[in-house]
Amino acid sequence: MRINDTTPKQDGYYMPAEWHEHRCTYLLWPEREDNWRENAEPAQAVFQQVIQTIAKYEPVVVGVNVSQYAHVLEMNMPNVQVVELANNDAWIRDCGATCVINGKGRLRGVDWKFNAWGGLVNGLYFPWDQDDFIGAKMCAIEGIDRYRTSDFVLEGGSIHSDGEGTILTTEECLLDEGRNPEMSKEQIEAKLKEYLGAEKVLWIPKGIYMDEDTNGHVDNICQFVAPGKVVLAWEDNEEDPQHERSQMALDYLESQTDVKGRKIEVVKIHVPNPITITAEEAAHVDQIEGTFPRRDGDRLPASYVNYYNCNGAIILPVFNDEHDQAAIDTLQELFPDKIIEPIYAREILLGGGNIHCITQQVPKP
Ligand code: KQY
Repeated sequence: MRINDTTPKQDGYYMPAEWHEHRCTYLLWPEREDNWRENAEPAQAVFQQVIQTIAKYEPVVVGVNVSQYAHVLEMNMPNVQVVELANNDAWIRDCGATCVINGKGRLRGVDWKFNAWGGLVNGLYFPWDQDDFIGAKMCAIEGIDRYRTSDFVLEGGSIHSDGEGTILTTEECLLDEGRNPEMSKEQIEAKLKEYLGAEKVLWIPKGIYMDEDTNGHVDNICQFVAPGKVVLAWEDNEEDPQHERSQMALDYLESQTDVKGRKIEVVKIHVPNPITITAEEAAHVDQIEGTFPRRDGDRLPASYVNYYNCNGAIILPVFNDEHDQAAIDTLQELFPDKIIEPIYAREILLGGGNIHCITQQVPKP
């Protein structure tokens, strides 16, 4: 059922933190040839690995276009439900529903308006109509009521919640002219509070360097690990443009408190050394007018902070880089009861995001 007249906050619902126990995880299956190289086959192999890894810990639902349905069904993956879900691309963090709970055993979905990261201003592809239905379809499959924000564009990768009333986001993304250009920062903040059941929004200035696809989503630079505590993508080298971005985020976060008055504790996770697209990789992505090109030599927005926090495990992108081990160790220290599951994720990165961007949790209400 669609709820038109009220908001989650008015009804006593809020977005729990990602570490809140999950009922399941949703993913979409990649196949877009103007985003994924070589008919998306290398990306599909990594998506399959992500799906099967998460499925060791919780049920997984994979949404697949009809053209790939038989292929994915035949994989016969344990604890994985394959459903036909028409989509334009595979970023369910962004086009899927954000689930909210009321602490009394009830679950609902927020179905944000989706415009492919900027619509006709600076969006990544056209059309995006199938992606925009994903939130509604997720709610239908889950059998939950849905709030639709017809007048407000948002992607799930642009927000994090601590589950206690504080939200993290970036100015770079939410104030970009491709989302809600007619709204002021105060109006956007009010929407976040209403639809996420929150009281305070922390605005990090910028996302990861070269995260141009998403205009600097927060889920690539910073993530809550506990109320009052975050991990931040960090770069020591002052000559690297990432350093200034990370330093701005650090200065901002250390000057802030959360809604409960806690100072924000920041744990740094160094980013991998710069990763660029090779000529071979760029050559095997279809270049189509109107979609964002993949060019030889472009730097990719690589970050360990784009991990997924599921029941019992952290699904962590790694890059065969000298900083991989430090990221694994830091997260293991932060989550001593969870298994760290590193997955070599260059293929997902080549598509413009990473493991957090391709997953969407449904919390246990
Ligand atoms: O990182 C994300 N949340 C999505 C990236 C979309 C990239 C499309 N090429």
